[in-house]
Amino acid sequence: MNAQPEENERSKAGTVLKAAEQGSGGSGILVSGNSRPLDDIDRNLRCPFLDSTFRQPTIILKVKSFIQFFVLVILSIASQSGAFAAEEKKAPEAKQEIEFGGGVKMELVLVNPGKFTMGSPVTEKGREAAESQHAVTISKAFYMGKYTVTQEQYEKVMGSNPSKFKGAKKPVENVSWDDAQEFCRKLSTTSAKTVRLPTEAEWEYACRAGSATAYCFGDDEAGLAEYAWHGTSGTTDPVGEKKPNAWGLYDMHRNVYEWCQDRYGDYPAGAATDPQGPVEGADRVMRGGCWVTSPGDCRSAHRIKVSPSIRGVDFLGMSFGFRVVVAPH
Ligand SMILES: [Ca+2]
Repeated sequence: MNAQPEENERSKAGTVLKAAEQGSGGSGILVSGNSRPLDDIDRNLRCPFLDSTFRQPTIILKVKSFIQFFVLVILSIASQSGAFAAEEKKAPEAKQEIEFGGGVKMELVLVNPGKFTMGSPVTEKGREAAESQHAVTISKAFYMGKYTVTQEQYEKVMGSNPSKFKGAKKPVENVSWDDAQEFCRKLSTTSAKTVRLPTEAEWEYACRAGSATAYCFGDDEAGLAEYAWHGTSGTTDPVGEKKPNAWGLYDMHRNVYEWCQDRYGDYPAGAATDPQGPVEGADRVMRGGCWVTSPGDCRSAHRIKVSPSIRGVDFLGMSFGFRVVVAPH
C-alpha cells in the first residue's frame, strides 16, 4: 500500500537533488528512469542519515529566498526614500529664518501659489482709477517677511540706521527704493539666499491673504484699530504688535509704506501670471499706507508711485520702509 507514495517521494527527491547539482535551487527538470541521482536517493533512503538527502537543496532554497527578500527590502527602502524626496520638494517648510548674528533674526512666512483678483471693485470706498480689477496667478511659492524690516536688522546689514523714529524693533523708515535694493543685495550675499522686494502682485496677494474686501479683515475701516497702527503717538510703532492677517503677516496695512519691486504703471487689460510691472517708467510702487495715511489709503488695493531715490521723511511726512521675499529653496 505504501509503494506508490514512496515512489513519489523518490521522484521528488531526485528532482530536487538534480536541480541542486545544476545550481538551479530546485526548479530543474523532472528526473526519471534509473539515473545516478535516483540511485543516490535509493542509497540514502537506506542509510541512517535519511534527511541528509534533502538538507543540501533545502539550504540552497533558503539562501535563494533570503536573497530575494533582501533585494525586495533594498528596493522598498530606495522607493520610499525617493517618495520622501519628492514630498520635500512639493512641501517647503511653513516658515524660514535669516540669522543676522547677535540674536537678531528675520522671520519669513511661506506664501503658497494661487489665484486672486488684483485691484478693487468700483463700489469700494476710497477706490482710485488705477486699481482696475484683473485676474492674477501667482505660480510660485515664496517666503515673505512676517514683519517689515526692523531697524536692528537694517543696521546689521547696512551698518547704519536712517530712521527718524528710533527703536530697534520699529520698522526701518526713511529708506529709498535704492536703499532697499542695496539691503537685498547685501543680505543675499551674507545669507546665501535670493533676497528681493516683493512684486506688486505678490504684495497684494499676500496682503489679501484670500480676502476680496477693502482690507484683509473685511470692508469696515473700524477694523483697522485691531490690525493697523494709526500714529496716535505721532510716530511709527514696533512691528508685530497688532493682529496678523490670515496668512500670518503683520502690519500690511499702515505703520510704514512698503516698497515693491515694480515700476508703477497701468495694470494689464486681461489676466496675468506673475506680473512684474511695466518695463519702463521712472517711479516705483509703494503699498499699504503708513501711520499718517487715511483709511482709504491703506486698503489692500491702494497703490502710489514714488521716485526710487526718495526716502519719505520729506514726502508729505510719510514713512517709507519695506519687507523682503525669499525664494523657497
Ligand atoms: Ca505696512
